[in-house]
This record gives sequence, C-alpha cells and structure tokens, in this order.
Amino acid sequence: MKTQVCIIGGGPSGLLIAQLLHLKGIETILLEKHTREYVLSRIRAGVLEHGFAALMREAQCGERMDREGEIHEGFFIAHDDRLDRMDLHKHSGGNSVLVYGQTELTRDLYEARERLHGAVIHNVEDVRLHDLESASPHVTYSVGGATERIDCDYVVGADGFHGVSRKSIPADVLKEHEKIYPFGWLGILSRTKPVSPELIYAKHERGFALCSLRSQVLSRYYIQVPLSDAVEDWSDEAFWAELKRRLPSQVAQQMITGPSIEKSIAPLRSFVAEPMRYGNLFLAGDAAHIVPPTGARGLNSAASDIYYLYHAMLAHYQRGDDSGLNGYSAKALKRIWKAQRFSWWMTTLLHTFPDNSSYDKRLQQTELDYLLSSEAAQRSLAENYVGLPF
Ligand code: FAS
Ligand code: PHB
Repeated sequence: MKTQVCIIGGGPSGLLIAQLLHLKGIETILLEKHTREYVLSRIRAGVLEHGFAALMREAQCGERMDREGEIHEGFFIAHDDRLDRMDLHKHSGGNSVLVYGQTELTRDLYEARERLHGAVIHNVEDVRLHDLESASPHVTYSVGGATERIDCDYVVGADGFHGVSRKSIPADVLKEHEKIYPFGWLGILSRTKPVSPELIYAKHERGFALCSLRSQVLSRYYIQVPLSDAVEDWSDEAFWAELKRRLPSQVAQQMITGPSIEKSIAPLRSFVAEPMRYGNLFLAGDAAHIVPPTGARGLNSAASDIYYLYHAMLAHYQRGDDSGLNGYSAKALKRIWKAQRFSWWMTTLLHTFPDNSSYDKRLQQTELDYLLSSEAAQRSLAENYVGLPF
C-alpha cells in the first residue's frame, strides 16, 4: 500500500490529525493496535482547552461536543473545610474550558473517519518503522497473520506512551526527561448527579481529591492513593467514605453516592522525549509527553502538537514550504514544557508528599495562601488552565 502520511495510533491524537489532513485532501492510513470498542472503553480525560475544542470544530467533529459539552468558567479549590473559586473567565480575559469526556470525543472522531471512508486498520501487530531518514520511509505490520507494508512520505507517531514510534528513534538521538510522583490517582465513574456544578480540586492532609463530571448524570471522582495500593483494595464504600473525608463538610453532606461503573488507578508521571522529530517521523501526544492529570493538560498537550504538525504538513503539500516541518520539534516542545511546568505546579500544590519536611509543608501552604490572595497568581493559573496560545 502507499499513502502520503501513515499515522500510528487510533487515540485522539492520531484520529484528529488524520481527520484534519483528510479534509485537505492529504492521503492518510491509520494503524491501531486494538479494536475501536477497546479504545472507547478507556476512561481518560474530561476537560478540553478552547484550542482543542477549536481544532475539533475545524475537523468537522465539534457538533455533539458543542451540544453536549458543558462550558465551565471556573473551578473550586477546597482546603481547610472551605471552598475558594478560581474565576477562569475573569482572569483569562473571557476564556473558559469545555467539559466533554475523551471517550465521547474519540467516538466522534472515529465516526467522522468512517463517514469520510478514511482508512483505519485495527488489531495491527508487530508495527515497525523503516528508513525513517530516507525520503521514502515505510511501515510494516501484521494483521490476521499476514505481513503488510505501507510506503509513505511521513510517519506520525501518535501511539501513546507505550507505543513503538518513540522507541524507533535511536538511543543516541533520543533524550528522555522523567519525574515519577510517589502516589497515584484512584478514579471512579458513577451514574450519579455530580456533587458540584464546577470541578473541585481538594487539598487535604489525608491526600488530594478531585470532583469532576462527564454530564449532569455521570460523575467522575478521584482520590490520591499510595503507589502500593491496588484497585482491589478499594470497595466502593471505602472510596466514598475517603472522598468525603477530604472534602469540606458542606460538600460531603451533599454527595450522592452510587455503584462505580469504572474504577482504576493511574500512576502519576511527568515525561518528555526530545526531539519530537527523527527524519520523517513526527511524534505527537502521549507518544512524546506525559503529565500528571492534576492540571488537565494531558489530552490538551496533544492539541498544539496536532495544530503545528497539521499546518506544517499543509504548507509542505500545498506550497512546498518545509519550514514548519523543520521547526516542528522545537516549537512543539516550547509549549509542551510550559504544560509540564503547570502540571507539576498544580500537582505539587495540592498533593500530600510522604517525604515532605515541615518546611516543605509550610512552603506548600504558603503557595496556596499566595494563590488565594493574589489576582496576579490567579491570572497565571487561569491562562495556563484554559490553554496557552498555540
Ligand atoms: P493514547 O494513548 O490515547 O492513544 C494511543 C493509541 O495508540 C492507543 O489507542 C493505542 O492502542 C495505540 N497504539 C499503541 N501502540 C501501538 C502500536 N504499536 N501500533 C498501533 N497502535 C498502537 N488526561 C487528562 O487531561 N485528564 C485525565 O484525567 C487523564 N486521565 C488519564 C488516565 C490514564 C489511565 C491515562 C493512561 C491517561 C490519562 N490522561 C488524562 C491522559 C490521556 O488523556 C492522554 O493525554 C491522551 O489519551 C493522549 O492521546 P493520544 O496521544 O492519542 O494517546
Ligand atoms: C476528569 O474529569 O477526568 C479530570 C478533570 C480535571 C483534571 C483531571 C481529570 O485535572
């Protein structure tokens, strides 16, 4: 087979750039390791920056997102049995975020791909990238026992943290930066009315908690847990009791509990791989970077990668201008590192660190006191949370 751009990975990053390029007549083939059902069974992000939402609209995939998503103009920080509201709209000059689950966004992208008869090959195995430094790279993979080959101009590695693309960059070229946090997030999804119309990020001596939502009848909650915990250690009852302990009493009293329809523990890490280009391979999304979900930057970090890569490929195919492709890695990494900083800052501000000294604890409390007392600090939080400009 031959195509212009071969995309590895059928998550939001791969699907979004496939859709954008396809709409401009650029041929793409997308390879996905799992079935669509499996990809859609994963519960992940919930908050979209306005830049990501704009890209979904440009990809002609924003209609359900705009109909069913909820515009949020602020969120709460819970601490010392009280709530303080961060006014994103006021402090970001009128911007907001859209609460719309990654699962639904990915579903919309798959359905758009199908409507346009875009090629998606599921259940691929043994994907390998070849001749990346040549003008005609190719990808081989097996499906149903047969080995196939795709010749292309470019490969987009959108295959997530555990994918094959990043690992195809030679070790003497690739530089990886990583920070592992000494805790994870235990998350549940429940068909209950959310306890708050806006998100609540809770700082508590027992550990961090987050009250989020997917709709007015679907709640998403998280609590910080030690890395040694397993999801089997947590009954629903134990989860609800611990969540309530970490929230202000006025919130805990209003909590509507119910059976979990999904429950999982995600470890927290910060990770960046450099460069994000090797020859004619371009990394995008989790294939190149991971953040702790505290700042809701995970999926949103992929947005600027996709934006830059899409415009760079458009310039190449429409005008023979390769400046965007040549500048992609440096430009993408500049914004990625700002998302890394914000995610690290929010995580450090709100979580309980087992090895923190008394000085560390006082500094953490002072950081929160400064945020709550300074409009300048709240403007900084707001501009990062709604999404820095591309
Ligand atoms: P993805 O990992 O979503 O997609 C990569 C795709 O590539 C997958 O479908 C995979 O099957 C496929 N693939 C892998 N190897 C392949 C191969 N060799 N060949 C073909 N296909 C291959 N972000 C937030 O903002 N908020 C959150 O609350 C949040 N929670 C998260 C919880 C978990 C457990 C995880 C893992 C991530 C979470 N994230 C969250 C971050 C998450 O939303 C990612 O940022 C987002 O999925 C990134 O999308 P992709 O870059 O498309 O990567
Ligand atoms: C979620 O709804 O899953 C969510 C929201 C905000 C975050 C992290 C996760 O910071």
